Amino acid sequence: MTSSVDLSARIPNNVDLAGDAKLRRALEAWQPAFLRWWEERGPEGLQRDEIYLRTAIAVDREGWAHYDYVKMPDYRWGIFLAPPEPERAIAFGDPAGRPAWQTVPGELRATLRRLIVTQGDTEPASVEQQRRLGARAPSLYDLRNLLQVNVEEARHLWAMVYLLFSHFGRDGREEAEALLERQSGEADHPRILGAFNRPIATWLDFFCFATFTDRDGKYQLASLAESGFDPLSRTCRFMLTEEAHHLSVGETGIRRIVARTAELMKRDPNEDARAQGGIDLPLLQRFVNHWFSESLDLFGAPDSSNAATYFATGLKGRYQESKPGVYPEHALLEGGYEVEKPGAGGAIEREAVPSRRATNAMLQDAYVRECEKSLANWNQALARAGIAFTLRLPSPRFNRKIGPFAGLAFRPDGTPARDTRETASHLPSAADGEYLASLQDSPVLERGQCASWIGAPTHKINDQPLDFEYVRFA
Ligand code: BYC
Ligand code: FE
Ligand code: FE
Repeated sequence: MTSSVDLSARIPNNVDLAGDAKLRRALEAWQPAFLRWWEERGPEGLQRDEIYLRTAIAVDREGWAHYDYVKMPDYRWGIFLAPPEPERAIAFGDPAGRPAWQTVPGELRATLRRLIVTQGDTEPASVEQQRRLGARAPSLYDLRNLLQVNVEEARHLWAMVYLLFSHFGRDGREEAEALLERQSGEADHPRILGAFNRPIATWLDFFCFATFTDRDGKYQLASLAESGFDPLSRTCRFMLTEEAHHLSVGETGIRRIVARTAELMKRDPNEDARAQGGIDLPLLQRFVNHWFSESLDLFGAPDSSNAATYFATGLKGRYQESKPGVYPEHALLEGGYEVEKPGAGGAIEREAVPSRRATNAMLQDAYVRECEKSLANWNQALARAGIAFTLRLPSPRFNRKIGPFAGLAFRPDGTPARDTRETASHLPSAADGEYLASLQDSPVLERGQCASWIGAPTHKINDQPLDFEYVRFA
């Protein structure tokens, strides 16, 4: 196995598909269904245009980001695994210290398949959720970033489908087909996890999703990258290299909105951003409330027997489990981890959950700490502009559908709300959506131009000038 990628193959790969005729044929048989899915449920109205995209041509540092114009249906979706770590040992749980598995241990088959399917399901879901945003793009630059994220999420689907085909036989094939059949937001065939059925109707939704939901992706992938099942670990490690860009699209997108809003507020006698055609900060806060709480639900319950099983069996570790110096030990057989639960009369109780059962909570807490950094970045832009407003992450009790606070009414500050109507007042309203849609009623597609509700881009793509022709329309 090398790090070089066979690009001439119908399915580009570094897993020697050419040497495994059966697997190659199975994947080639799935490919037309994938392409049909992409044409029907991928980015709307942009399939004939040439997009300035990065494609992996090798998995090493130089090779994985190669930029060129490509029509999206011709994108080199493929199968790329991070290079193998020689003599890799399982880092945690009961099998700690044993050699990582190259094949699926029989007794873990069903559990592992479910983890892979759950992960795989989110990838096409996000493409479906975002398919109409092109018609509202604030700039060519942003349009290109959106489409980059979309093709990479579609490649993440390939990453999981490869595992299903190569390790799960007929069940795997059926699951791979089902991944193209479930559909985001469809009542009868919804995607598996909640956040992936919510509409991403506006660019504010998209930037919040890329900040908060893609960051859940980062943490889930990082914990699966610790897996004792080596092919899963290696495919997740490569996916993580792509994820960093998605997070940066989200965080810089919101930062640009915040900077623009601050500018408009300064211009207005009443510091009213909306009067100047911008996005006001309370509206932005409601979108943060929505996407952060939806994303917390993706971590599962803080006390979870499933999570304990994943850890005990070596399938899913903690964040950076194998990084030296992060954790004192890797068995988690002792001690507990404090989580909150609701007590009588709106009181909050703290309870120590046995460590292995609390790994969802540990991952979620690490995630929240990282989200705080995005908020600090946005607030810095406000402070620099002299605006006295602080954006905040809502309390993890707010607006939950999973875990001990599911269905209870809490305010974003963590105090009990009167009822769920009060909770709803802190979430995006229909009027918020209509206002954003009115700002984004047509795309801004002239080179170097940008919609008036968002600041100019601040980060270059492959060192190109900001007025670069990121999309060449057919
Ligand atoms: N919605 O023990 P529990 C990404 C179910 S994002 C619906 O609390 P567990 C991306 C659960 O299945 C990363 N159902 O949780 C981002 C269980 O059902 P059963 C996606 C839910 O099992 C942006 C029950 O409730 N990756 O990549 O530890 C763009 C109790 O479960 C939900 C993964 O999720 C929910 N939110 O599950 C593109 C990694 N939460 O057993 C892509 C794979 C829980 O009672 N999945 N349930 O029937 C996992 O690691 C785990 O399954 C979960 C937590 C993290 C989902
Ligand atoms: Fe992904
Ligand atoms: Fe992503």
